[in-house]
Amino acid sequence: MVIRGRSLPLSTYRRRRSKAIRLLQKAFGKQVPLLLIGCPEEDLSTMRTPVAGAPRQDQWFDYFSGCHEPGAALLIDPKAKQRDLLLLDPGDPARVIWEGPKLQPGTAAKKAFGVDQTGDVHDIVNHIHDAAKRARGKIVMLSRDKEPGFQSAQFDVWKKKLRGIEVLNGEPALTPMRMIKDKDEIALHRKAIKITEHGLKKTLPLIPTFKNESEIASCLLQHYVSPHHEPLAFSSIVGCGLNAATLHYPHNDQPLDKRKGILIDSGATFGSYCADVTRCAPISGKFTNKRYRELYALVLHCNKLGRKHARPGITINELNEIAWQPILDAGLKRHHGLSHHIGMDVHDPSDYNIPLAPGMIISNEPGVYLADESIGIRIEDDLLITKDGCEELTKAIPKSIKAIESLMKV
Ligand SMILES: [Mn+2]
Repeated sequence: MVIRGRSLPLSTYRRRRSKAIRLLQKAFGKQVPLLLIGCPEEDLSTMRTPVAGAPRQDQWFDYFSGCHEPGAALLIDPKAKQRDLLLLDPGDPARVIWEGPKLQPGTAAKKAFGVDQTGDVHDIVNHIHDAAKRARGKIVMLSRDKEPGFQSAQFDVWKKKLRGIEVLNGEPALTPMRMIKDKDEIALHRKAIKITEHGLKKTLPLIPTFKNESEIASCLLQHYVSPHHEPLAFSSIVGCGLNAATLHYPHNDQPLDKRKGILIDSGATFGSYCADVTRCAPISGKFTNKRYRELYALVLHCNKLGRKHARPGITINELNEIAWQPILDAGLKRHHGLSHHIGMDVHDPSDYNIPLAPGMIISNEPGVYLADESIGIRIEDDLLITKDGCEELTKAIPKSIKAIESLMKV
């Protein structure tokens, strides 16, 4: 049986579960069980936003279990004799010939994920009621205000379903632990970035020979997914000219105009961790258009300011004030934030009131978007906050005008 997921040592997942219980006890004044639901076989959220490669597990569930089996759940109950219960979907034996064997609850699964016990996910309601009984009728689930995801949808579903049980939201209490990455997590980030770097370095030189945005998107896909068959961090944004001025341009299907510029926002994943990188270039490979060149230099200047000031103690809001200033001084508009946290989720759970600290990984992505001039330029790097500043994890991916021109010279 192939075990999918579990990119970190089992002791890491166990330590995270223990820490979560301590943080929840602090937040709610007593020990409460934590319930996490994994993505089912057919996840509506990925069907709405198709992401090529293997299906992605829900990140909170993945964070605490490392388990990539579909239709699983995790119940961490500090008052139970055996605290960590992983519930798996054993599947229908008659479907094995169609879908292949599924990991069954039992000793092998228990060992694979380092939990105290396993069970059948069909018994989940009984397990939840037992756990709630031990905690005066309360359980904790996770729901995000900003960018709600799969756990947030499940929060609403189970809140309705579990009559007589009070479902508390533990997300604010657990978010700070997701914001600091340990050395193993940072190593996985570096690998995701390395794959992204390779893909961009292979793709950018081919752009002058391509005819359509789709060729760029599929070239990236090939290089991001094929080495490890891991999913993309998110659907790539590949927009030429006017399309580059649409922040979340989803189509990637228009002809390339040699006189215009391309914006590529994309990222590979490795071991469930995401890269998030944006690069822009003239389709021709040469910055001959004066206006495009000037705007590119302006955005690059802001990007460098962001990098210079990203350090422990500063908040993301303060960083915004500094790094967007040259764009505002040039009479242009700010359309989005400079930074978000990056982790298992490309927009990782975060609290912007918490100042930056060593171990955090954030994006640094100023941009200008001028639809009436058919220009969109964003330059996005991933920064690791260190003891006395930051390390630009994406520094090997060309971004100076000179470096882009020399990479694209054919
Ligand atoms: Mn980003």
